Amino acid sequence: MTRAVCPGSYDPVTVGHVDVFRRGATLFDEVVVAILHNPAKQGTFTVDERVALIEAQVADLDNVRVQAFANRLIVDVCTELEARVLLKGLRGETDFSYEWPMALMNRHLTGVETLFIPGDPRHEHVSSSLVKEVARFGGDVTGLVSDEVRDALVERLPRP
Ligand code: COD
Repeated sequence: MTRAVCPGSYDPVTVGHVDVFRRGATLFDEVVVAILHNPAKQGTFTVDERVALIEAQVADLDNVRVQAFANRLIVDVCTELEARVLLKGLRGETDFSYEWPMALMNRHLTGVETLFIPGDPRHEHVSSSLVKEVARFGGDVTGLVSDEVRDALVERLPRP
């Protein structure tokens, strides 16, 4: 069985992320969406909330599952799951600069390989951080995230 891990903080999941999960599901026997902590980011949603928001969007895919991992290196998660591949979406040069050293570090640590899939250009401007910023100041994020995520953002984010 070929299993790929899609790691991220997914705070919250966007249409760009879901596109990568769905395309990954056509390429691998199983895709595990792994929610991990990014020390550079402060959480808006709890890990359990993130799991539920993602699960709702991949419920129709039998070979995609969602799991959260606390205080773990992604390479150790891959070893535990017996996954040899990390699958990541790339939105362009900025993502590339950020992802490249992580891919090399992860391969250095355990030999796990990172495969990059080009993000759909329609979602190139979509990131969790920008979506939160737009929502926080009252902008409409419909179409950038699911309606469920949009409603959760409106409820969760304090209006300045
Ligand atoms: N289109 C396509 N892909 C996208 C889009 C989009 N619109 N938006 C985001 N993506 C991709 C990102 O490029 C990324 O690959 C993935 O989706 C997840 O994005 P985020 O923003 O939710 O996740 P990040 O970047 O915060 O995740 C960082 C990790 C949590 C993966 C990283 O910090 C990590 O591995 N942490 C665990 C500890 C560890 O092992 N650290 C050492 C790493 S070398």
